[in-house]
Amino acid sequence: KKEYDLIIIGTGSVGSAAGYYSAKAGLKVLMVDEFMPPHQHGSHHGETRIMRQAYGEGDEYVPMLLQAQKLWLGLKDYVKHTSGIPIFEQCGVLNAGPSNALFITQAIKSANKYALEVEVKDAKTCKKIWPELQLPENYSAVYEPNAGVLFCENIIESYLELSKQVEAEHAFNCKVFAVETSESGVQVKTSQGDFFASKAIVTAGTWVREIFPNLPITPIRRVFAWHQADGRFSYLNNFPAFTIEDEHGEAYYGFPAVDNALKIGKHIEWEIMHSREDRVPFGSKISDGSALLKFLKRFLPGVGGCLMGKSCSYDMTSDGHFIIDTLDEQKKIMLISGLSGHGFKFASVLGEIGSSFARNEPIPYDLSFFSLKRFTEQQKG
Ligand code: PYC
Repeated sequence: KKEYDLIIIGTGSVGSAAGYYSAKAGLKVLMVDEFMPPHQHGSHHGETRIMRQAYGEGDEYVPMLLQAQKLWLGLKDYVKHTSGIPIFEQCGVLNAGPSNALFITQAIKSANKYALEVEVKDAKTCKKIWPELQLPENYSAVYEPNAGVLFCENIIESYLELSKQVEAEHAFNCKVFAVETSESGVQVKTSQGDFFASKAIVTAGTWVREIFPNLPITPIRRVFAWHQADGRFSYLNNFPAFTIEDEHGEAYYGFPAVDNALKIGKHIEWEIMHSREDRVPFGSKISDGSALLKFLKRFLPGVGGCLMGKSCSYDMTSDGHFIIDTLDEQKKIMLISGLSGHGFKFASVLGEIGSSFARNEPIPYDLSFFSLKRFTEQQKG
C-alpha cells in the first residue's frame, strides 16, 4: 500500500508550493498531476503574472497578499544562489479605471486599511509619467511601486526542484479518477493505481469537476497575446505592469515589454467551456484578437501588431472569489480552487496554508470569505 501524510491533487501553481512547504515541514508528500508541470493545459502558463497588493477584488485578500509577497521575495533570494532564473521583477503596477469604479475605490480602501505604499494619481499626472498610456480624463490610477511581475513557469519549476530536495514524491502524467475519505484517511484512485494519505489537498483548477462534479466552479476560456512594442514600453523605461477596467466593467491587464513584445489579455469574459475540446487555440475566434486590438488602440496606441497569442482557462466561481475550504465532514480534504483568473500571485501563501492544514496547524487568516457555504447561502437567499 502506497501511504503518505499528504497527497496533492493538481501540481500547478498552488500545488507545487503546497508540496514544497509540506515536505519541507517534514511530511511525506505525494504531488500528483494529470500532465507534466509546468504545462499549458491549465491556468499557469504564459511566462508572467501580476503581483499586486492594493486589491480591487476586496480587502479580504490583503493579509494573504502580504505574506505571499514575503514568500516570493524569499524564493527569489533562494533561487538567486541556485538556478538564478527570474522569479519576481519589482517594476510597479498601475491599476486604472473611471474614478468612481468599484475596482479602483476598493484598491484604495484596501491600501488605506493595511497602510500599503501606493500613489493615487489622476489621468493628467499619469500622462506626464507614462506618456505611452492614454487614460481618459475621468480616470484615476493607483500605482503600487513595490508590486511587479512574477515568472510563473520559473516559479513552478523552482518549487518542483525544491520539493524533490526535501523528498516529496511526484506522480506526473497521472490522472486522478476519485478522491474518497474513510475513517483512516483519504484514498486517491489514479491511472497509476491507488494512493492513501492522512490528508489531501485538491488544487486542481479548470477540470476539478471531473473529480467533484458538484463544485460551483465553471471552466472558462481566456486568451492573451504578445504585441510589438518598442523600448518605451520596457520596464527599463519605467513602464509598469497594469490592470485597466473601462467604463463598461471590461478589464484588461498587461506587462512591460520584454524583447520588444508586450503581453496583454482581457480578464473575465464568460466564454464557458463545456468540454476540453472547447479550449481552442488563440485565434480560433474573431473576438480573440479584436477585443485586444480595440483596447490597444484606445489606451496604448503606440503598441503594434500581434506577434503570438495563447489560450488558457480560468476556474471561475460565480462571484469571482476563491474557494478555500474543506470538502468533507472529517476535514481531511482541503479544496483550494475557483481562483477565477487572479490566483497565481497567491500561490506561495496558498501553498503555505495547505501545508498548515496538512499538519493540523492553525491557519492565521480569516478564510470565512472563501468558504463553500456562501454558494448555498446565495441559493437560499
Ligand atoms: O490578477 O492581476 C491579476 C490578473 C492579471 C491577469 C489575470 N489576472
